[in-house]
Amino acid sequence: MVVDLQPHPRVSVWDLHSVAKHVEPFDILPVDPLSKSPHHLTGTLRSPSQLTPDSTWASPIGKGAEGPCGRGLNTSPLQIVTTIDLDSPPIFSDLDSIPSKFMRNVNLHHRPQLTLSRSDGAAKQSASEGPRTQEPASKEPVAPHQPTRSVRTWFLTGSLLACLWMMAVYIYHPTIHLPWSDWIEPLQTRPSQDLSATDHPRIKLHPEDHVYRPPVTQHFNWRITSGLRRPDGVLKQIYLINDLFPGPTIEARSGDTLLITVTNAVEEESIALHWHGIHVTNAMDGAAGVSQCPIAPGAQFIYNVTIPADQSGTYWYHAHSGVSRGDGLYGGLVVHAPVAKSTVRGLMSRARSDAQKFSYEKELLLLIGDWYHRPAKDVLAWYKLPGNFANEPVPDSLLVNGVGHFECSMAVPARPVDCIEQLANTSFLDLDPNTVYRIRVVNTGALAGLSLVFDQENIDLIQVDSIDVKRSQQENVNSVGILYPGQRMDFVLRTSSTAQSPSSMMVQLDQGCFKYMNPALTPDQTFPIHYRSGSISGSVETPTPQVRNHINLDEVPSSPSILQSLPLKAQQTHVVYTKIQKMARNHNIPEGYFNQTTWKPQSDPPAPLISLPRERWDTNQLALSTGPEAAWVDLVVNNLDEGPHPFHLHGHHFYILAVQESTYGWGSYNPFTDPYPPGLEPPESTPETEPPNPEDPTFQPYDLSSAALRDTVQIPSRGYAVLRFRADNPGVWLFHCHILWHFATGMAMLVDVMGDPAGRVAHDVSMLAAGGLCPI
Ligand SMILES: [Cu+2]
Repeated sequence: MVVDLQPHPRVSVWDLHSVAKHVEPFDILPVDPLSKSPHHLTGTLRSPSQLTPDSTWASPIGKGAEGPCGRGLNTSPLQIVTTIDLDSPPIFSDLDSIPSKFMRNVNLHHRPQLTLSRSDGAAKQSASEGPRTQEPASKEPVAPHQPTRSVRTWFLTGSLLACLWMMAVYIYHPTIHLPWSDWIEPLQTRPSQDLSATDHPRIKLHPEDHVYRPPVTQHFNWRITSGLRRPDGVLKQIYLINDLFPGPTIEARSGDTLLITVTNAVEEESIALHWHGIHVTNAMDGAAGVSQCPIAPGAQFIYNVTIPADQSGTYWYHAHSGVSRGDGLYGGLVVHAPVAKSTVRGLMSRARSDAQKFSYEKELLLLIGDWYHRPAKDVLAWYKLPGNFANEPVPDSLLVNGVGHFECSMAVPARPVDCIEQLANTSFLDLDPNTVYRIRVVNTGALAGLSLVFDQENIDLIQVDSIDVKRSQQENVNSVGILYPGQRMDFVLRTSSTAQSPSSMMVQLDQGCFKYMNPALTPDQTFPIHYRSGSISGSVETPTPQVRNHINLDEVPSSPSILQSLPLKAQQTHVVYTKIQKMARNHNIPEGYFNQTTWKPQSDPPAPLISLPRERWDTNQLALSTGPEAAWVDLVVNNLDEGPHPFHLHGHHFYILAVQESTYGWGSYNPFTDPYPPGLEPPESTPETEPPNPEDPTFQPYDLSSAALRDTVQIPSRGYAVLRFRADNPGVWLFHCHILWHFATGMAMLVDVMGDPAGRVAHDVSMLAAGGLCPI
């Protein structure tokens, strides 16, 4: 018999343990170490045959020190038994023997052929009928039914209540829009996570709280600390936001303003937070050294993140200072698309919501990424050792919503870990049966791309990097990837009508970027999918999914409606070259370069770039300037490196017009000298056809119908990409590799948007006027 205990809010789980130890003759043993949260304890209750004397239950808890076993732990009334989950066969048969004051609900959790019988024989239930709740058995006599004195009084009262109820429904129900709805303060939005995600890794989203309301300002108060946790069983000092890892999930709608007060309570570490994918104003971008000084220990910074009205989708936030992202300083940021309004003959009606448009019912968020057991600073130091030849450190593990499973015996002896073999709480994919889900996925990792494969479910990809994609016509798709670090994908997950527990999801880390073996890592990991009403036994093995059909994210264009905004030509073209270099003059330490510049945060003077005229920027800043007016820009990025890189542009999305990998040479494209982009040359001319003339104003070297609007692009080794974007968000923005170790070694440059061409005027003069030097 498993007893689910929910203590009084003021009683910690440790008190409960202490109480439990002294409740004779019972002995409560934790069966799930993950359940040791302040609000939840699962234990095994022994000696059920003696579950009768009321005094035994009440003494240590209800009567405190007066009881035979009490130690004065708690003298306030405490309801300790709220649910009882019965393993078969039933251990006791007389529910009435449990003191009713300690029992609120008896849940029969889908135990087939399990029968509970009460001593009076009044109730017999078969658990095979599914979950249900039963009110506590009571020994008090039931009062016979008394006829009412005035049926009319009851009728009138009932009618009045019904009217009030209907009015409340009209006012507050999100699906009904009335003219005064916009003036009503929205109901308090619900948190997406109850506690630490390590304990409750299922991140359920609440679009219904956001899609029907007007834009609002949401206030958040975040305190960033660090603490020891075991996300996958291995002890590690990680970052916590309000004691959570991952940080709290933000849910908003387009047009909302997020006022996030961040207090850095981490000693000896400055931090900054970036709102990945959101087109924020430049000063709120969170790029340390570019748009702000990092928040010093003990200091506070208020991020004012106004979400543009035309942005919605899956985003995330993460540290953009040092390598603290690798130690867990990140969280989810979901912007729900509001339903559009339309007026038909004066009547307000609503257009379809995303849920209707894509035919799903519920939403879950998955933050998936590789994980290192060593502190990120140590990992970076290892990467920079000349003897490691710029081989990227291979991760040790992977986490989903802050939870993973690591076999302690897999640890490499040279890198000893403090490891506990713990049962991973994989409830992040607990699904309701016959329910269609929108799954939002973020690759929160430092290095590795990832793919997902589902066992019994089919996926229908709907967005990448928060932008609608052209829907695949392929059926029976259960695999999608590769999702590179920083990228997001949203898909609708449909189960077949015959799907049964356990199904599963496999996360496959892309091993293409691993240049050596890390025996500690299991790159393909399978997690169970539990259907909430399905019958499941803990002994059933999780099936390994097999790929039926796969969607290659690199080949998915944006939806035709998105591509309507793409112009045939850009007004400017810029060309850059990037590479990781190991040079003797720098002791063979790997450095990332754009052209001949390796990036570091502005330090001389130590002030954010946006507060300095360009003539005062130090020598670590390479910037392309798009001029004072908003303009369409083509950015050709040539990757001369031996490895691929996922590049991310801050403050903007870009259309990927071409991505090519060379089979020989450097694979570079110089649009100023090359008549055609390599790999996109027209076919040889024939007597009947002439190749297109690049001098022709109508010449179009790219297939614009297959362009993809993204904020991150994977550029292959010895290849190039052509990115076209509207440079219309004023400020200085980073364009950088999202592999943490590459960014940390300087693989970044800047795009100076709508500044004065000579850069004599700083973008944010207010910071300069305030004498905005960063504390060192
Ligand atoms: Cu890179």
